Amino acid sequence: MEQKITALRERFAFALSNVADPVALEALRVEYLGKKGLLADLMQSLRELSGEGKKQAGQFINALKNEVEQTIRSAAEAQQKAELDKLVNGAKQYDVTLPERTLHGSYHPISLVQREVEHIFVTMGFTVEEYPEIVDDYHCFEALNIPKHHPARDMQDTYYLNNGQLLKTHTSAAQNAIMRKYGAPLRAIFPGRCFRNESIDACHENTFFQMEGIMIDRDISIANLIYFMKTMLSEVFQQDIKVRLRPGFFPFVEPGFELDISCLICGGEGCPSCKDSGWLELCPCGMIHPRVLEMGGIDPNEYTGFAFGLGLTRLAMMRYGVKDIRDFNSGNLRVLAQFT
Ligand code: FA5
Repeated sequence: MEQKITALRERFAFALSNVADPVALEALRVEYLGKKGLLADLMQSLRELSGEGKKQAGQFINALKNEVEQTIRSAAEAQQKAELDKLVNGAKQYDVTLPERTLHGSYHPISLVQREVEHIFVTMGFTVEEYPEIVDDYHCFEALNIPKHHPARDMQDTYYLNNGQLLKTHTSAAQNAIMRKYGAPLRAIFPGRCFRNESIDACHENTFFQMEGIMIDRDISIANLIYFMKTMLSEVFQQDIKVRLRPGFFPFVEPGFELDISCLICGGEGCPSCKDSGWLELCPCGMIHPRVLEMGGIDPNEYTGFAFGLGLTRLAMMRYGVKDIRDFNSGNLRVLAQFT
């Protein structure tokens, strides 16, 4: 019996030296001290003995049991302390007394100019609306008086999806939904990303931003349109800039205009940013076509309105003197760093 007890003591010491975590320690406790554990087994084997030998062996087994209990308790305490030390040492890596570190980030210049224009229109009573980038043919074309096979569809090279939907080619795609949502009178702007399968150059991107605006009320005229365009441009540029308004064709406005600004990169001399013309097409606009009002659920006999489609990316070029539109989508952090 004495040999058995000694062997179990050694086995326990070896097993304990391999215990790595609290789960393993608990398993060891159950293995030795549990109801059907190794020490209980040893107690059972006392039945084979009698007299003084039994008494002595019982004392040895009890002593071993106490020893195992005490060792496991100490090991659990040591594990808890190690765990706590780990936490405390981890916390020591943070010095809460250090001054805060400045993070170097910036808004994209298009976001900056978008916020600026939004602010200008909001102060003039316009709401800012959102519209998805994936739209259907009806909203992008038909509800804008551009039926299927109309030659005006060729004005925008459209990216179609396999399911028949398409990537928004212009923010005008939201006009119908916004008219139907709010009815008249209505003042709203809706910025958004547009996509066209275009050849790219210094002033054309295949992914660019526009901001659409519509104002619908009784007796809205071209005079209102010109007033709002002038106010917006003088607020954005804070300087006198040359503007020209010329006739422009868009099936959803009548009459329609092209609003160009004198190129601020070359001062109107001609450069790649303005395709050597000295002028930049910035904000086509016009009086909303009666058919478009009607499709938007607004009575054209009672209401009139204007709409404009501001080229936000081009506005950002002029506002910040960015010569090449491709810099905006380049992902070049040196471009962004200039706007911190
Ligand atoms: C339109 O998209 C019309 N929906 C605008 C409109 C709205 C007219 C309401 C009348 C009433 P256009 O295709 O010309 O029109 O684009 C409008 C503006 O978006 C352009 O003047 C230009 O500033 C900008 N733009 C157009 N194509 C690109 C491009 N590929 N890259 C960068 N900017 C572009």
